[in-house]
Amino acid sequence: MENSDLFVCIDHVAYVGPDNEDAVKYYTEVLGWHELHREVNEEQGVFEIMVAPAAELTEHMTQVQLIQPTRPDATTAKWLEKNRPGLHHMAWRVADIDAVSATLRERGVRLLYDEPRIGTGGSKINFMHPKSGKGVLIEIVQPGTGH
Ligand code: V0V
Ligand code: CO
Repeated sequence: MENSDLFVCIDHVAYVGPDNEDAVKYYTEVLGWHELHREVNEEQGVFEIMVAPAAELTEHMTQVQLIQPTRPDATTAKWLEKNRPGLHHMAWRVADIDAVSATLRERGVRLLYDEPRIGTGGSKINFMHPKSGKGVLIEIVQPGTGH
C-alpha cells in the first residue's frame, strides 16, 4: 500500500478508569460532551462509552472511548493495577484492515492478533504492541455499520 492510503484519521482516544458512569457524567455534565454509544464487549472485557464534542459525528471527528474493565482478568483491569486511571490507547481509522495489517507486518510492525477481532459497533480491530508504537498502544480500526 502507498503511505497515503494507510490511515484515515484518529478514530478515538481511550481512557481507562474504574467507574464509567462517573466518567461519562463528568464528560457530559461538566465538559459538555455528548454520549453517542455504549456497549459491553465480553471478549475484550470492557464496558465502553463513546463520547464526542458534538451530538452528531462529522466524517473525521475523534471520539473519546471511556472504558471500565468488566472482569479482573481483562487487559485493562491488569493495566489499572499498574497505572493510575488515564489514557490507555489511541485508535487509528483504516478503510481496509486486512490490507493495512499486511503492509504493517511486511514493514516489521508487531500486531497482537493474527486476525482482526470485533470492536465498537461491529468494527474490526487489531492492536500494535506498545513496543511497535514507540511506547504507545495503538489500535487500528475499520468502522462497522453501527460505528
Ligand atoms: C502495557 N504496556 C503499555 C500499555 N499496556 N504501554 C502503553 N500503553 C498501554 N496501554 C506496556 C507495559 O508498560 C510493558 O512495558 C509492556 O507493555 C507489557 O505490559 P504488561 O503489563 O506485561 O501487559 P501485557 O503484556 O500482559 O499486555 C499488554 C498488551 C495488552 C498490550 C499485550 O494490554 C493487550 O492485549 N491489549 C490489547 C487489547 C486491549 O487493550 N483491549 C482493551 C480495549 P515494559 O515494562 O515491558 O517496557 S478494547 C477496545 O479498545 C475496543 C473494543 C474498541 O475500541 O472497539
Ligand atoms: Co479502542
